[in-house]
Amino acid sequence: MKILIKGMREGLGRLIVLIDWVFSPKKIKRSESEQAEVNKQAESLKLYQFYACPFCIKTRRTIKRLNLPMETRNAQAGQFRAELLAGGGEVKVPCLRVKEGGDITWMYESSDIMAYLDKRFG
Ligand SMILES: N[C@@H](CCC(=O)N[C@@H](CS)C(=O)NCC(=O)O)C(=O)O
Repeated sequence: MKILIKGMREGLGRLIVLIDWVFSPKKIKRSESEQAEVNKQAESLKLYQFYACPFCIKTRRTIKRLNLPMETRNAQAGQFRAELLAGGGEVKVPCLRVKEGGDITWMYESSDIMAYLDKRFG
């Protein structure tokens, strides 16, 4: 039963990925110098996520729309899952790792992440 529910969730997630791909958001346009600055700032941001999680897809849409070349890290297993747990305190995605100077912040909740990115880069 558990496997069936997991499979259905994964299938639904993949369907949402497909819909997201078909209706991809339009990227905002910036001047070359502005985009270069954004690209530089985006280097300090990493999104810990699952490929087919609806909350992650929603967050990735904001990242796409804001034209942020951000590294996404699959936290389903392995090193990135361990990093998320050790750094953020729980395996819940999406989670944005923000590095500012020597400080690292782990931001959970898709709506908070999207609001933060919109405020900073929108
Ligand atoms: N309210 C959260 C919900 C996030 C959430 O429920 N994420 C699920 C994946 S879709 C999760 O991380 N589950 C933990 C797990 O599957 O190990 C948000 O909007 O970010």
